[in-house]
Amino acid sequence: MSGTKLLDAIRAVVGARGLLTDPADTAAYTQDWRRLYQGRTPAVIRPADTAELAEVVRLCAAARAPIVPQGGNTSMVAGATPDADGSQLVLSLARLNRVRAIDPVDLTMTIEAGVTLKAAQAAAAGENCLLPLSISAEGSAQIGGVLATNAGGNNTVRYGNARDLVLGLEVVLPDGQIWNGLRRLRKDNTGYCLRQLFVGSEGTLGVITAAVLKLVPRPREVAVALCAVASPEAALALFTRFQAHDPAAIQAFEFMSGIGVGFVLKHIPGATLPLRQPGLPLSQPGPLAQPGAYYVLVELATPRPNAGLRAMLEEVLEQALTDALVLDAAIAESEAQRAAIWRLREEHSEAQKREGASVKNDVSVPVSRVPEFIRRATAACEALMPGIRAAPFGHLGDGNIHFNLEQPTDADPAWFLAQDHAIMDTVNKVVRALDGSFSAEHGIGRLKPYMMPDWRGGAELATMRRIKQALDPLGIMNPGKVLP
Ligand code: 2HG
Ligand code: ZN
Repeated sequence: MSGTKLLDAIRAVVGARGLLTDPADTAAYTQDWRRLYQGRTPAVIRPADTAELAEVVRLCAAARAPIVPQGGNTSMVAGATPDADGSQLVLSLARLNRVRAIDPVDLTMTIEAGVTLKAAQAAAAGENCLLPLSISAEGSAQIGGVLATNAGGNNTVRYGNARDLVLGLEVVLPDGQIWNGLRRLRKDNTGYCLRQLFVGSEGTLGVITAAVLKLVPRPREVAVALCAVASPEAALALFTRFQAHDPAAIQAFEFMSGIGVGFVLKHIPGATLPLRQPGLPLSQPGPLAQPGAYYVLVELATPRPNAGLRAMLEEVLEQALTDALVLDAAIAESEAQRAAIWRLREEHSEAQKREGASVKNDVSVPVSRVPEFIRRATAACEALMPGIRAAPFGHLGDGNIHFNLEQPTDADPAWFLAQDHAIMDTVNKVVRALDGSFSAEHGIGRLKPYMMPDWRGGAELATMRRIKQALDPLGIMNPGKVLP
């Protein structure tokens, strides 16, 4: 089938509204969030439901036309961007945006792939439940992409990654068949666990169109603090103290560097640091502190009302202040203050983007080795490129650090980005020495397939290739992603 004939056939399925071909309309779908890759596409297909989507995939399979599934287009590794060759069709999930059901007794939510994570959280909250998955991109990221990439985020320390929240899936397979696995059972040992195959497959094995997710009761008490600490070692020691106190209460334990917080204060209008200069008591008015060395954001939460979380937070922090483990701390007194503290953390990516070119390393090491990792990786990168600015932050409680490096202030951004492999390889050497992973939560996408043979070669990569071949023998699902 010629390209025009295929598009005509697709238009007959999805209607004119479901097919964008004008470059002005498709442009936003052809570039990744980081603006590292500029692709081309003949069309963006926007089916209205699973049946339409399955028919589109069937037509594409018959024509051997490559498909790039795309949700909110927030990938950090260009996992949803078509390549520059101009033949890959973008398949947008945005119109599959219904919450099909929420069951507060089963504590489940059946939801379509195009619902944004934020809308999904709001729907769960409406039923007095919490969808315990939170990422910086949640306003745009969609459930399908979140699952296809096995997103992690801020609550992994307590509830696990996206994969741990999935009870069932509906998937359109690469030949256009629909697999309805929307079961909401807590126990179901009936052969291979197919849903976990699609979670984290980054659209290379099929298209997730709906899911059953686990919910938990909505927290009734939440306590948040921002703490200034002198070192990554102090941050880890503080985490250990909270864990020893009550591991079940830790909802998030996030790490930031002073340089990263400085970028947020510089580039994000309205962002403020709620800490006084070290030594000044919180109650005493005085100049706000300049960004110090490192910060920790700790959030405690429980569904139990009046559980005394605030008192517990104070108790641990007061002791830590006495022991000079924490230099200064601010506890949120209101929802607005809580949001302001979280903003310092959640705007890191945006602020780093505005500061200039940056190379990201979404890596993990055993939690106990995070401080050593930060020190060694910083030294190695500074030796590689004088003036490079390490701004590590992330999910300390999971050992997942975004070891991001900002260009030297006077460097040409394009020159800096051209060094990305040398920089990433330098960081990865340290990651490997500490038994870590070169991709913790962002996946492989288009950015990291070249790393796969070195890290996952042999039987592991060979098995992945056989799975890909079995499910997608024509190789039309998100080509060029994940597998080298
Ligand atoms: C986060 O934790 C995201 O905010 C993005 O995973 C990290 O920008 C990044 O590198
Ligand atoms: Zn993250």
